[in-house]
Amino acid sequence: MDEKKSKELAFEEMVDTMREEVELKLQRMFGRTLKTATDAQLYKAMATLLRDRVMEKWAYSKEMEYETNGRQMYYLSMEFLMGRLFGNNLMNLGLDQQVAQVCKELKIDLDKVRDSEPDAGLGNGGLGRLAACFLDSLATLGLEGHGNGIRYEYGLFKQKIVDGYQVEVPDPWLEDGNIWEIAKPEEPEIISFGGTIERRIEKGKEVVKYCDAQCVKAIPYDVPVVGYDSEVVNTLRLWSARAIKPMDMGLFGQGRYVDSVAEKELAETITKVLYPEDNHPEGKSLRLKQQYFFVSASIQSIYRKFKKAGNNIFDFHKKVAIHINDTHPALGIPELMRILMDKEGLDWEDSWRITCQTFAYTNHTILEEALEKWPQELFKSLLPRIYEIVHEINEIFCRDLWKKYPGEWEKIGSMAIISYGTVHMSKLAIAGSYSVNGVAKLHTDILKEDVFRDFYQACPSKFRAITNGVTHRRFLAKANAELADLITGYIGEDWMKAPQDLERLKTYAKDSSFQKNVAEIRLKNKESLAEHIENQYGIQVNPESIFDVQVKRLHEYKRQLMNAMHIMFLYNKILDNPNFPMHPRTFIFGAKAAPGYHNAKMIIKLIHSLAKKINNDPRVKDKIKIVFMENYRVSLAEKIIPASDVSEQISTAGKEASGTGNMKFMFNGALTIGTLDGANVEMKEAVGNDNMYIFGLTSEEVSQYYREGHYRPYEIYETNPELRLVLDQFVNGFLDSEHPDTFRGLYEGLLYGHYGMADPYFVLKDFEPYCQAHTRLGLEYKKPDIWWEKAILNIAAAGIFSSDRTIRDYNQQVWKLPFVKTK
Ligand code: 26W
Repeated sequence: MDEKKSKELAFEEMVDTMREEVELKLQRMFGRTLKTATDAQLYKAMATLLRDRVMEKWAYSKEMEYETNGRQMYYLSMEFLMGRLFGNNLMNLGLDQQVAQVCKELKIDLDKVRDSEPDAGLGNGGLGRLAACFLDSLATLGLEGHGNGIRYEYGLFKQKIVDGYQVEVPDPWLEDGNIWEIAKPEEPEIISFGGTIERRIEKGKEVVKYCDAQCVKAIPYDVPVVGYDSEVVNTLRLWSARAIKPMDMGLFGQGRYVDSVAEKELAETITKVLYPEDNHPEGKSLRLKQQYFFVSASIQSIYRKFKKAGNNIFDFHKKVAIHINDTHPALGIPELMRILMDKEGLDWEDSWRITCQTFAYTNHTILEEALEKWPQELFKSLLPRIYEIVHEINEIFCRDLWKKYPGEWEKIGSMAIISYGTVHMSKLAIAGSYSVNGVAKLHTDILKEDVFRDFYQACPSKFRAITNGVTHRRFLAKANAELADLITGYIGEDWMKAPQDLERLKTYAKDSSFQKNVAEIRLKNKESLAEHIENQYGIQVNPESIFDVQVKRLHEYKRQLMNAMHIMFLYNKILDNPNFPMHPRTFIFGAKAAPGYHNAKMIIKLIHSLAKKINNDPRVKDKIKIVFMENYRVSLAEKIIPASDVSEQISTAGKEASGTGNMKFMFNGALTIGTLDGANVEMKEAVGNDNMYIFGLTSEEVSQYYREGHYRPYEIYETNPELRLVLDQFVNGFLDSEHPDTFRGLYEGLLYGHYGMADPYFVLKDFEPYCQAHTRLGLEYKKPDIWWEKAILNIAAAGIFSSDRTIRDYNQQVWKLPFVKTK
């Protein structure tokens, strides 16, 4: 029998088996048949079947891990924005086509089944999604890299729009159970908060005792992480807080029922909810508790596993790499010190040496307000032993600096971990790590030259640039299966594991039939998004229009406001000249604002006011439509991105550390309009200036303005009449005649500034070049052969933005894990 034939037979066998399994599972789990089962029951039955297959692989992978006892990496992150797992696991196990066939035969609507899975929204934005992409690539490449985080009972809030305003609703994603997690209540760790520290001499050695500490139990929930076509199944371990005592029977006996469970409630609030602030930490004690809770649990369990394997403690760093995703898990550094000294009995020098060879730190932001700091007193009272250790680290660190820079008080003060009553987490992270990296070249340059300049000068070899990436399997192969099949038809399937192979598409960039196919697939994706939009919002959009998309967290530096102002500019043009030449455009937004971020919320309101006005104005003749997609999240990104023509990446230069949405669009062949910020710079290098629409200030120009303080937005307002009209429309009742002052705050912020400088993100300065770039783009869209050539060249150049490349870079430069030999 030839190979093809035997493959076909295997396929059919699998389909037969699965078909039976689905029916049986439905009966056994729910007492239902195909005719009577709900979509949710079908999802659970099918996901459970899939999980059984995952579990089998997981068991082997764990055994292999145990036997090889090689170096492993633990990725500590407060956020893992996993999205949905069913479709991804299907694809990674190579079962997607079989299951599609089963569904066809059984008349099951697979899309509905998929939509029954709630998103695991355990993250805010880029940082959390990056962690999820990394897990996919680690398992696919055959590297033992595991995630450790928090099992939030409520993920990021759900966004509802009421009268144009964002309203936050809780996301109880676990309410209906989670097929993908395995609870391990038998493997708890105990975490201590507060109390005092006492020292005693026992058997001639000093022993540290914790008195009156409040203890909480950490229960691990393990989620298998399946790689694509890989034997390695890693573990995402999420910790959940439990009280040590479920209730106080003494109080219960006295009839104090509420008091009897108060302690339990308090303990369990630790993992109740994900803080929805992105890039803006609030110094809340609960957040510090969350950080220590998951970091301490993770490190204790890593240490436990290490000991169980019979390793020598002096080899700890040879077996374990711990990566901290931003400073949020930086308490891992003093926590490991605590374990090495207080549990293992090592001295300070040995403990510090081991710790510094274990930890590596990635920085994700240079925004001053996002660099985490804690009030010293809060830190000290919540984590007394950890405080002692950080204090000592700081003393020794500053003493060493003193030797290096004698007399340079200011410099040393600026690098101190504890200063002016504040504990600086980024400084702790740098001092205790062997590697510090930025997430794009430009971002790393800014870290070296500006934010961490002194650290860089003191220790240049610690610093490196590792540009972010995204898993092209989820965001291209899974989200845009037809395009993926087309690509495979032309260049074979190797690009799934070797994304650089996409380069081979270059040859077909001018090929008219390839172009035609790409365009047809795009149109189909746009039609299905248009249908979704009509069902959801009752807005009719034209699939032939340009889908111009900005989806990401709402932040002033990301400049959704500038995008909205450009729409107002176009609208004014049409009102002025009904024959204004422009190809119809559909502007799509998706963005959540942090609940306490007033300006961000007002920008959402502004987009809605604008949509209401423009979408219903017959004079526009459907040349402009605005759609705000509610509750932007991973699963929605997977619907929107494959249907996008234009990707808006328009942050103020120097502010977006990398961006990863930009890469997801690129893989799907959207053209980017963007500034020279974050990874856009490298995208431009890869695809060429002609294949992107770059505009605006450079990061040097931006920092020069900040330094010299001579930016005068009001002058631009006075000299550019079109911009002036747009700004006046913020406050003259044009957007909302009943409430003309709704947007006065935004208007004044741009022209006068509230407390600080006016227009700190240079919206006015970049407005005109932005509009011009849009004009260029609009003209080129009308020339399909040029447009699609550019689109294909973007896909062809996207390979380096796969997280597979990123993970290889991390491994080569930082972790140095062995590749697991499989099969
Ligand atoms: C509340 C504290 C806080 C502070 C910072 C929460 C979250 C953050 C993150 C650093 C915000 C974040 O997601 N940063 C993004 O990280 C991505 C992955 O590296 C980058 O691509 C984005 O440019 C960066 O904004």
